[in-house]
Amino acid sequence: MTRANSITLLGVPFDLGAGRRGACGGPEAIMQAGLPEKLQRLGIPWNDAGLLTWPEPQLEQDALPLTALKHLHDVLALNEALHAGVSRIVQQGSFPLVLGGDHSIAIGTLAGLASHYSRLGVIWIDTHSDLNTPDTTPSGNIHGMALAASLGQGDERLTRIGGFGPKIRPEHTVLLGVRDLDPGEKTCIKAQGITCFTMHDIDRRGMSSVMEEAVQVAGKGTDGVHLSFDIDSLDPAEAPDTGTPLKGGLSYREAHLALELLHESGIVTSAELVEVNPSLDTGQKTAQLAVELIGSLLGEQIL
Ligand code: HAR
Ligand code: MN
Ligand code: MN
Ligand code: MN
Repeated sequence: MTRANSITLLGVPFDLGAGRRGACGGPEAIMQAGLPEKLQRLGIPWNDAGLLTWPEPQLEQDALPLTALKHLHDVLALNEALHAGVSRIVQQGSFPLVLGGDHSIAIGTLAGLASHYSRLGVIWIDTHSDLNTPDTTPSGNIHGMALAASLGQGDERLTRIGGFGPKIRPEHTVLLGVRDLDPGEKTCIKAQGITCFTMHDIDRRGMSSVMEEAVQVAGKGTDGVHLSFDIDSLDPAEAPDTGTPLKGGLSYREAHLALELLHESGIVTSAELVEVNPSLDTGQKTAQLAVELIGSLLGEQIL
């Protein structure tokens, strides 16, 4: 964790960017699964900014039939507030650790970060690329558009959260763990030249080699690096409690190794962990996994 003097946790209890409800319970589930105790044991100075609040969007706007942008006005209201919340944490010299919530919250997180970092690198670990736009989305769910919006693609209300955009550039953006892309997303990755390490690449090269290159791409010529970690990147055997599970994901050790290597690189200046959905839970398995993974990101070692 470069530069920051402490970590600040910010919970974002929001799930209207996803097709399934329930990710709004993510922050509380992760705290209850032992994140405070984990941070305590690691001896890291930390603050709890609590759960983000945001104003209700106006009813008149919600009445619009927005099938390609479901719950747009809720997503906008949430992300404006999150932009301010994350920006304040960076302002205070602390490392923002945002707990989602569905992945649409990355729009606000990245807006808050980009107010301070003019050349922000992003490592996006996810089954999906979240590169859809209103023109390419098969679902209308905005969590599938969060990376596109941050790159300046799609509806202007989403691309200009915080009053500016784009937030990040394709040459500093790395996707990792990908195994489900829509046709428009494939076109976008190729056209924009986004670095994309699929599960196939990880199978062939191993996590260590792939992460080394990811760190180079996101770290070169940037003034900060954000980790956006979607828990659905893990195999459903490890992370069953998430809205869009898909077989063939990262193993428990691959995910830990990725985060251990990120810690070792020292380039990460902020992080978010999203898509834990405890309403689907049979126990605390996925929230516990989230706590363990955060431990690796923050420097927990075996020996
Ligand atoms: N690509 C699909 C869509 O746009 C599914 C993406 C949603 N799932 C996520 N995002 N959890 O990472 O609807
Ligand atoms: Mn995602
Ligand atoms: Mn700002
Ligand atoms: Mn995903």
